[in-house]
Amino acid sequence: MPEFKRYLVTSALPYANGPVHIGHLAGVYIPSDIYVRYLRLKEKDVISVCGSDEHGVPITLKAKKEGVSPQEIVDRYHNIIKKSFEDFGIAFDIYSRTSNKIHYETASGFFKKLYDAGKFIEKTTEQYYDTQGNQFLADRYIKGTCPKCGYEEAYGDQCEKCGSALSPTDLINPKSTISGAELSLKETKHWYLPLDKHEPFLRKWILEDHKEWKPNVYGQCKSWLDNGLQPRAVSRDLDWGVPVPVENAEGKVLYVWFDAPIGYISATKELTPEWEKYWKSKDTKLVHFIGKDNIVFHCIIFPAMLKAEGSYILPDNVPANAFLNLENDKISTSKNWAVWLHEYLEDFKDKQDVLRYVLTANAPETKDNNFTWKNFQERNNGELVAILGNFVNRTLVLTKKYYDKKIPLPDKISENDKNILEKILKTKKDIEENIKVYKFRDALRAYMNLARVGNKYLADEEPWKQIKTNPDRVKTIMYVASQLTAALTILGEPFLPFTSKKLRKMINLPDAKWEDVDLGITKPGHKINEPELLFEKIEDKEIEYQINKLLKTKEDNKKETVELKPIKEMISFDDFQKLDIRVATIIDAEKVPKTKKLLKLTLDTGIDKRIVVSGIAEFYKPEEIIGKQVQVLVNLAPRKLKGIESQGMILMAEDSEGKLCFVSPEEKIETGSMIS
Ligand code: B3M
Ligand code: ZN
Repeated sequence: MPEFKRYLVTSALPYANGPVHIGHLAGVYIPSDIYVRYLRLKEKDVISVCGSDEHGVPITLKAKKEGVSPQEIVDRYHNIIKKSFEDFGIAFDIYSRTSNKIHYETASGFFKKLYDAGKFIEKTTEQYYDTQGNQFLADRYIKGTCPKCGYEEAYGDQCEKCGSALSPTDLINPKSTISGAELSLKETKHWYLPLDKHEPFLRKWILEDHKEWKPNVYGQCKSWLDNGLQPRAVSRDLDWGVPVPVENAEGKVLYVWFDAPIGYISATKELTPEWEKYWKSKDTKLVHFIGKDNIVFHCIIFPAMLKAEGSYILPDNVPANAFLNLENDKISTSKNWAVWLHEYLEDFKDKQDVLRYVLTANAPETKDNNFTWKNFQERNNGELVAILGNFVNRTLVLTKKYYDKKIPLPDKISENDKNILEKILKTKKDIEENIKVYKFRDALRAYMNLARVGNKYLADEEPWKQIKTNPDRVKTIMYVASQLTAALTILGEPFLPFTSKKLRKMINLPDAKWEDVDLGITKPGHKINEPELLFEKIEDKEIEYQINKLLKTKEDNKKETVELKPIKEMISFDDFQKLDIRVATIIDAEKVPKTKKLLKLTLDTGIDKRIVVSGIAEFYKPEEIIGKQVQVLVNLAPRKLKGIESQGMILMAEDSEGKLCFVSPEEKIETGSMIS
């Protein structure tokens, strides 16, 4: 293992077509922030770069939909994202953007260098063109019939029904999903990166030299490599993006996945004139934090680009996370199924660390994981408040009360006290070892266990009782507790930076570093400051509010997707006049034996009493509906259902999911009234 002198940490550049949500945080930004804060605390030379990814079709589409320019879209979301990261304490050294001048220059320069060195293949192919929208279409904006299974809604790159990988020209009846227009094939020229040529290098570099990568990352790379790499187009026909910097390339821009990772380089350039030190020397450790859908771009395509360019280092690791679900459903920007960071920060002011804690404890490190508001509340109330907050608060408050805010000189240190103190070093080591291999959940667990140890220590020793009988013993207890508190202050900083900042102030350790954490951080006589509460309970009503917000989103989405049945064929007024519909009262109801759906109803129609069999048993219980007024078609020819003659039909409303409900008069009305 080479020794690294410095670290360059990148976090996936979020698309500036929407705000950041908890899935992004748990997958990418919290892990990278923990890693970076830890390295800083170890006084390593580290920089953390990120920025908005402002190109690509989703952005131009959103602009079109809203009738504004793409620049307006990216300005809006760049600002929202940037601010929410800042407020949340994600401590990038720079948060840049790919519509910056410096990025245009860097990305064009990169392309030009590869172009001049003959590293691309130029190819003219026929691609689908939307004559109505006047644009070539990216694969996933083309829909048509799958040639393999006949599914009519297959995408240009994949049929989601049978799973086949497709290319747009495989589709039968391809159509534009943007304009709905039929498509015509048109010739277009593009530049391709011959990934096949880089395959032998990539195989060795990943499969042999980076066996330590996370199994999900390594596995995905292996399967790409085993399937054989193909040349990949690095330009697109679009009017939004970095123009292809060669002659005769009007209307062509760099493919977003070509320019975006170069954004890491541009951001570093913008940050420091010493950027080359980070990007071009072998003793820099480059780590890309990403989500699992970005693996191929960071492990195969970008490294191939860097290798072809020749002067850059390659990533040492790419710790990709899986996805986070929300209340057991996939997070979706378009369905608004998300907890948006900027909204969280409004609803839970000054509770950044609670979300950081919960998302780290539930991080989707090895497989997809789930966020629920109930769990959020439980972890806050049961762990942050009841364990960490409780321990620290007791320690500081008692130190204030008994010793006028001065750490006491310990009396005799028992075997048990020694064991407790030694847990500090053990925890420190545990956290370090886990962070080094990107296991942030385990690192956080080790941290919380130290708080648990402290909490139990005080509960067992009960200094508040012993103070009367054995004040010397209490000095030792409070000394030990204050060492644990000081360790929790420093060791917690990567995970809970806001809490740590408050704690540093209270325990008066403004400058302590990671390496200062040992068995006696706060010396006897060390003066602490005024203690304050670190965490507060989250009440049921706050959680209900969040859950209701999500329920409303579900309702809204349902409304949008309701497919109304088409209007039936016209009838004459005379046809309508033939229907005799009346208000009837249900006077008896019972289930029809051996059926799931049928109820046998006895109705008073005003004219007579009669039996009607109705398929409503799944929606109404017999005892609930007796006395109810309903509408009944009384001149429908009788039919036999399960051996019972049904004399008429109750009118029901049926929603898109097949739920039935009576259409009852708004107020009680005389039984037998005609409806017309
Ligand atoms: N813009 C993020 C995403 O796929 C994508 C990352 C680019 S990193 C260079 O959501
Ligand atoms: Zn199919």
